[in-house]
Amino acid sequence: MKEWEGLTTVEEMEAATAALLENGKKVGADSWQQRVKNQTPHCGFGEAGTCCRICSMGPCRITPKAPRGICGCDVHGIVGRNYLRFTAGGAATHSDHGRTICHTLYETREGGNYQVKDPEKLKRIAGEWGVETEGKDIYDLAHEVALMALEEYGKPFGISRWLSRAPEHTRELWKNYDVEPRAIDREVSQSMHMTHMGCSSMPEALIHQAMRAGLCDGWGGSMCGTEFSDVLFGTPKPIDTEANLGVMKEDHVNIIVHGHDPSLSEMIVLHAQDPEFIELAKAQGAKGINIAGVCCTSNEVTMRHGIPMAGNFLQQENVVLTGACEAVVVDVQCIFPALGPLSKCFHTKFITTSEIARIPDSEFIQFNEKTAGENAKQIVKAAVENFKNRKPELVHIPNIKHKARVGYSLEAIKTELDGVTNSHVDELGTLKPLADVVKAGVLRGAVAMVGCNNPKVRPDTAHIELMKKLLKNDIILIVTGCSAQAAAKAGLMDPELAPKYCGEGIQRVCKLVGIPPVLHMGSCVDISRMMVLVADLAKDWGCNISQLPAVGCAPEWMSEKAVSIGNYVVATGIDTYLGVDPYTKGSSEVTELLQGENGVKKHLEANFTVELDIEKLGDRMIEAIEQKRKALGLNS
Ligand code: MSK
Repeated sequence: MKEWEGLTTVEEMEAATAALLENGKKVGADSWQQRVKNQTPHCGFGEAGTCCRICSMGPCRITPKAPRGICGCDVHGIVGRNYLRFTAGGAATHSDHGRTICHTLYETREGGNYQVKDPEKLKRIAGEWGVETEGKDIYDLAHEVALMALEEYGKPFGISRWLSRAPEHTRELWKNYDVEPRAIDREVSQSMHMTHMGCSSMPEALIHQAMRAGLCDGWGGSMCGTEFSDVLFGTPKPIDTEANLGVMKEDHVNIIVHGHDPSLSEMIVLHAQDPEFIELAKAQGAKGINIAGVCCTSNEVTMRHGIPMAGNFLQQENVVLTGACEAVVVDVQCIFPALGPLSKCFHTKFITTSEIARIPDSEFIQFNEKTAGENAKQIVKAAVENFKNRKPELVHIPNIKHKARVGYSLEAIKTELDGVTNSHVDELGTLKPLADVVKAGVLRGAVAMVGCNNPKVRPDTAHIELMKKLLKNDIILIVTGCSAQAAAKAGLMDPELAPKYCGEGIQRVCKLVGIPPVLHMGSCVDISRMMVLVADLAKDWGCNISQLPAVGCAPEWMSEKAVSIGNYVVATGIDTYLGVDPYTKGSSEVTELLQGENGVKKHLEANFTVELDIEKLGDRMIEAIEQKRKALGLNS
């Protein structure tokens, strides 16, 4: 059998994109591919992190002739400050998303727009937080826990409640290095304060705060986002779906949901099933309403409802270029402003819904937790009524899609393992069987692959090629975000197809447990699920997180959020491999702090590796996993 036969190749995806760009040319559409050309070459100072525009005396750019900015800050201070600001941007973004979810939880009521779909999870969290649950109305409990979660953002004293989930050893490391995150907003705010003109210029202090700000995201705001989304909308369970642009339907009204916050998309999914709108769609000449997603909003609704994934970050323009998209409905984050003018070239309605993401050339329908149902109905109606405006001569949907099994929350992974081994120890099961197969060498280890696309890397190639390489080496993958969508589009989440080409160990595990070799764990905020997974695995294994044969990887990352994520993954003890440079190469000191043996690694037992050559990046991860196995005395 030919290697990876039956999977969709990057070349096939590129051919589909090329055809869509031709479609766009007919109507004068711009594209990111063209804008990349216009923007290249990029500014060398920006890329090295050596440009400072924090005050208005500059901008100051560091060169051998001008080694200090006007205030006297050297290159290490400038690079360190830029890095911390990058982190703060990411931590703020994830955490504010989490805050919205907490507000939504506070709005739940019996028969209301939002209800508690996973009361057991709510009770478990309440138990963790010392809240009495006995005899309490579930909605009273939801409001009490939501208020406590909101207080996590601004409490004057104490550290994040979620840290109690980490193993003792990790918590000690955090305490000793003084990076236990306090109130979420405080860490973001302090990061901005530290980087203001005339404050910190010492790289050690800046990177130290970058770790703490990252932790306030992963073990704070993001964890609120993930956990309370599960309470509100249900904890994901394995479910079958499809991925890639071929999920759009020529004879249906196509509504694309894009962004990150499931509060809106859940409502759209619900109301798109209203008989009145289906009738309206039929009256317009369509056979029905088809919802598909882009980016992490897509991940949220695919994990819970099996809504198909049209594509990831760099495919967001493609959905409009099909000419068959009645509406792109966006909430927050990762939305190209380009969608405004692009939609105008077609009949597509570009609908923005959040005051956080106001974009020119869009129709703004403000979404609000209190009026969510009405807002969603208005949006669905507008999309359906737009079907008649389609121009049939511009419709081109690439015939390209794959089956995918998604929905692997931590609870789902434990349940699946439990079903096979019958080793039921508590209500959630255990990760011991997973630890056992890794100890036995059936699986060599795991890679948590996450993050975006970035035009600096041939889109999806790094994700897909690295995954194939790791799978052949019996290393299982746990994925989120646009990395997950890259895998799904390629076919790597098809439980029947993909395991055939993996190493023997993975083949056995996939067959036994009935899972694909690449497990979709959710959206960007759901990397917090991965943190709890490694914490629980270390506890079940009886070792420290940093000793587990597991690493993190973001081969095509692009956003500030990814930097914040990288920091909390490293700070949790997981070595993290990046395929795109984080604008730090201008400072040897910052590079040493993040990537060397004497920086954060000394305190937190993990660090970053930046390797732009994808083949080498894969080799280094395999080598690191084998080294960790050796250190644990496991078979070679
Ligand atoms: S959507 S942050 S491009 S993963 Fe979460 Fe994808 Fe990166 Fe956005």
